[in-house]
Amino acid sequence: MSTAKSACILCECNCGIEVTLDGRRLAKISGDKEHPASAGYTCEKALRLDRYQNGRDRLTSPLRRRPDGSYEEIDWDTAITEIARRLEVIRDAHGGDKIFFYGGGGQGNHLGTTYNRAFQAAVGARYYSNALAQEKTGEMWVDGKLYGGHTKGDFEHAEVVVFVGKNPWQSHSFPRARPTLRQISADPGRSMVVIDPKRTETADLADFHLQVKPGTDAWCLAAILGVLVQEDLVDKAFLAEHTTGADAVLAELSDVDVPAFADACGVPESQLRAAARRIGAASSVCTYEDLGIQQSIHSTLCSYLNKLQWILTGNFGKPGAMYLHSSFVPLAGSNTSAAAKPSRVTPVTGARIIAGLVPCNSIAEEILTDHPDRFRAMWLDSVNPAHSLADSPTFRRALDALDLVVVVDVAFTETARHADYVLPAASQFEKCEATFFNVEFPHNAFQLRAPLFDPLPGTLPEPEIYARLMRELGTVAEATLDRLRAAGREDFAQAFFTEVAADPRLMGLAPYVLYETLGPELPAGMSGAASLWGAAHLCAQANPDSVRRAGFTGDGLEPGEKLFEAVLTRRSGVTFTVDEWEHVWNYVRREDRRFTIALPELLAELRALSGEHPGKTSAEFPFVLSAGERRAFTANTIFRDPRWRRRDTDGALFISPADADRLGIATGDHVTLTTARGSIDTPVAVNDRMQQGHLSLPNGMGVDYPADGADPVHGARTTTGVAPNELTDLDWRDPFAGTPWHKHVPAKLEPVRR
Ligand SMILES: Nc1nc2c(c(=O)[nH]1)N[C@H]1C(S)=C(S)[C@@H](COP(=O)(O)OP(=O)(O)OC[C@H]3O[C@@H](n4cnc5c(=O)[nH]c(N)nc54)[C@H](O)[C@@H]3O)O[C@H]1N2
Ligand SMILES: Nc1nc2c(c(=O)[nH]1)N[C@H]1C(S)=C(S)[C@@H](COP(=O)(O)OP(=O)(O)OC[C@H]3O[C@@H](n4cnc5c(=O)[nH]c(N)nc54)[C@H](O)[C@@H]3O)O[C@H]1N2
Ligand code: SF4
Ligand SMILES: [Mo]
Repeated sequence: MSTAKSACILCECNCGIEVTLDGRRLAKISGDKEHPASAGYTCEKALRLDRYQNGRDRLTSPLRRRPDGSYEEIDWDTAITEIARRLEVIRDAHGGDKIFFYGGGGQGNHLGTTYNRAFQAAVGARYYSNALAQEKTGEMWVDGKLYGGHTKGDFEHAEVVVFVGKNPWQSHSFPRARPTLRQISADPGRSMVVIDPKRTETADLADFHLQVKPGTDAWCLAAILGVLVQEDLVDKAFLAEHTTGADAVLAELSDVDVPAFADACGVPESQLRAAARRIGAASSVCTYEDLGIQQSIHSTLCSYLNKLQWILTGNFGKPGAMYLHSSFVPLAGSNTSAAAKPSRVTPVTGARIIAGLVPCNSIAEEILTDHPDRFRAMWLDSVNPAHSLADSPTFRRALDALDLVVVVDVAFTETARHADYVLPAASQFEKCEATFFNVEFPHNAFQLRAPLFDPLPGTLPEPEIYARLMRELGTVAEATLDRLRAAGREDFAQAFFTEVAADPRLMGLAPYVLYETLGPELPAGMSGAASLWGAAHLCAQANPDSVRRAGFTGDGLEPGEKLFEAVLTRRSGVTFTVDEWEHVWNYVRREDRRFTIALPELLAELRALSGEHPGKTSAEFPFVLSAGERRAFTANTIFRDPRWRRRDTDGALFISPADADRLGIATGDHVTLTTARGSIDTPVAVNDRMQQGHLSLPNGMGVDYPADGADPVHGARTTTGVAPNELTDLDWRDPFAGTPWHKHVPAKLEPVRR
């Protein structure tokens, strides 16, 4: 047995782990104390990662669909050649922009994305998306308009923390979430505000739990802002010094009818005022918004109002407040580029593309049409949209309508079952991997994980899959690659930039070019890190002072080279930028470094709230279903083996005691749950955390798994729990960003009498 360092791949925290290996098993897992962000912390889920690594439905051969819908194993050469030819046919007949890319990196694996992007350039694709476009694009649009960057809070040091539709006790999302929440709760000098219709585990620790009625956050947040403005709790000096447009915002908020809005969201006015005053009086405040508002009514407006809480009170750029930060590699579709680039829309339905991402709910609509500009092919990597996107039945139909569907995954997923070709990837512990969720300040860190095992026989790491495809397509002339191979490590940078200057197309293909030329020079198993050489140089160029303060000094290309070397060798991660708080303004992507805070479209939506009825239930559908709640035993669809769950094994529907009484149902009974889209049978669990009229189903359930001893592709399978998107509708989305309203699905219930 041996030990090695790696990271957990189940959520964006990517806590550092130490693993004891027993053959090909992750035998024992504990937190890595040397990891810069997690410092030894993990939650209980990380301990079960072997269920991912050694899942029984791991793929071990490329698969090709036969006309009867069954799959046959084919060798890699056949798969690569056939796929390349079919892509060329589609490109030549309809244009490369009809090949749509979806995914490329989940919670743990973003390295492959760099090669996927090069492959997109190679086939001439123009449209892509991923899961961010069903949760974060509204927030990204707002961020782009306000300051052009991604913000995060210094939760460890904040005097007051505000969670809006966020349950970090279960979903984490910032380092060491549980110890941090406990500390805030135990400290009489600090306070926690939670806005959530459910009394979550986080709400139990809060000083102010504003238990809104589902879908009414816009009224709640507007009322908090109304109190801040009307009671003169805003930081006028900050607004004058650092923002543009404050007068328009303050004027709008001084008109908010606080008592009426408190009534609309169901929060006692006195409690709402007390929370607002606490926010207004604190020396530091940070906020975290998540799916509870991002996947509910008025989501883009709510993101804006949430941010105004800390902007109006001047809680930016100081310890315990909000910050902008550096990035090692900007996350695909980062909001900084959103601000810089002209707005684009989708080719068929004209939906707004934010941060480069096609809205997820629009994808099926862009396919299921006879419009000449419809997508003809779809490439899917590290995603399971046949399960994770709204309205699964329609999405499956869209997949089946395409000329070509290719899925790259480790497992035979719900989505893979609709592919023409399925390419088996090596797992995240069988290749070098990393994520670009590097969002800390003043010290920001990046971790490149080394492989713990060789790839499972028959599988390949994504960098090799994309390189083989681009070789087959003849994407870059061999002569060019040979010149770079001959340059050697010392002169590589010079040679590389000379080639790019001569042929600027190579910039978009750089990850592939680096893999082919620098890759073979890297230590065994690490050739996939080649694209990070370019990333390290770009990072050093974009943040010269911060990278130098992190210890990567020297002239010209030296800091980038040193940073790359450190990334290659330091197994617990590398602090790549070091800042002081005053440097935070350098990350404001505006010439004058000021926030632009009046957003006319959203101020108009705010103004209209007073005439609007909150909530979307009806006589037919009197309940609000939150379809996809994070619980102790959910992790998107990364674990497919249901045995990883110790409790809540079926993922029951939570219902309030009052509703259960009224319907005469008890924990363990089954109900028929019906929405405008569909109807399912589910067990219920009576849960006193739920408010009356609110129901919740967990996320990530309803995936299937091969029965004991059955063939993973053609054998019998069993499904556990309810797949939430059998119940959600494509049209049920934010009019602005197109993000789905999964947390607010009108529904009805009927007890199943057995
Ligand atoms: N255990 C676990 N952790 C995870 C994940 C996982 O699958 N499992 N997934 C990761 C991912 S991909 C993400 S995006 C994050 C998501 O993390 P969160 O957003 O925290 O997760 P959710 O539980 O989906 O939603 C948060 C809260 O929104 C509340 N809510 C529902 N309706 C409303 C409403 O109308 N208003 C308000 N204010 N709140 C409402 C719910 O009661 C819930 O407590 O979690 C990450 N962490
Ligand atoms: N109704 C409803 N729907 C939701 C949500 C909700 O709350 N409610 N939550 C949404 C949110 S926030 C998110 S982020 C999405 C997530 O949904 P998706 O983005 O579709 O992702 P995952 O379910 O995380 O699936 C990840 C896939 O990657 C595969 N994989 C794992 N490791 C590797 C690897 O190394 N290489 C490759 N190629 N593949 C790998 C896994 O087998 C799995 O199929 O779901 C969304 N869908
Ligand atoms: S907090 Fe997230 S990354 Fe950390 S151990 Fe838990 S699931 Fe893994
Ligand atoms: Mo997510």
